[in-house]
Amino acid sequence: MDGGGVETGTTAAWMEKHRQMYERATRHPFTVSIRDGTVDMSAFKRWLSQDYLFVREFVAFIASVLLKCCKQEDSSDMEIILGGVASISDEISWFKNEATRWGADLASVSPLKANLEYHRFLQSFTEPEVSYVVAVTAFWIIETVYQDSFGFCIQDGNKTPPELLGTCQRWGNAGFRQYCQSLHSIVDRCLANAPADAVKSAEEAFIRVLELEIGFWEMSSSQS
Ligand code: HMH
Repeated sequence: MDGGGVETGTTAAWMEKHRQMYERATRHPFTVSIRDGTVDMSAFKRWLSQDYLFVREFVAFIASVLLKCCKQEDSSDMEIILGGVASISDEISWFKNEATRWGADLASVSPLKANLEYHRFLQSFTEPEVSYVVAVTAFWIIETVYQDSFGFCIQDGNKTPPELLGTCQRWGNAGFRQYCQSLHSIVDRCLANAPADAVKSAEEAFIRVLELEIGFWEMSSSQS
């Protein structure tokens, strides 16, 4: 162990290698339009209802990461992942409140294509053959894309409409950033001890998440 190696770990190399795709996921025109204050509110509402469905699907995904974690010899990551499980309940309530506020009817919403595609990806992790390192890598990058995207909307120079600040703070706040950093440390440590084929699968999952996140923003902005 080299003490975490967040700066020098495998993930830092991926971030370099896949920088463009990472930027497309975290500086997407949709979230940048929130920061600029030019966001189309019908797109925002579409994102909100679709993300509610995503989060419901995400529950089973996090549960599967937690299960894989508990089966490890060293399950000391458990508390961090359990924190993710605990906060999802609050998140679901938040979506319901927010939907009421914006007049979106969550009961009648069905998942659009890009969302369904993401669901299928998340569901693939419930297979016991998928290793913990691959699952926790996917978990980390899924959370990080939101942290970085919405964090940018509350950084200096933003013109984010006040009524959208709550959304941005939900994923952009310091606590969520800290949680993502904890996941990041877990991922780098797991990767450092993983066989080459698992590292390769984890990188593929990393790339796939970025593609799916880009697709999700595209879907939100243009109903594809
Ligand atoms: C599509 N990605 C998507 N939705 C979310 N809520 C997150 C990531 C973060 O939890």
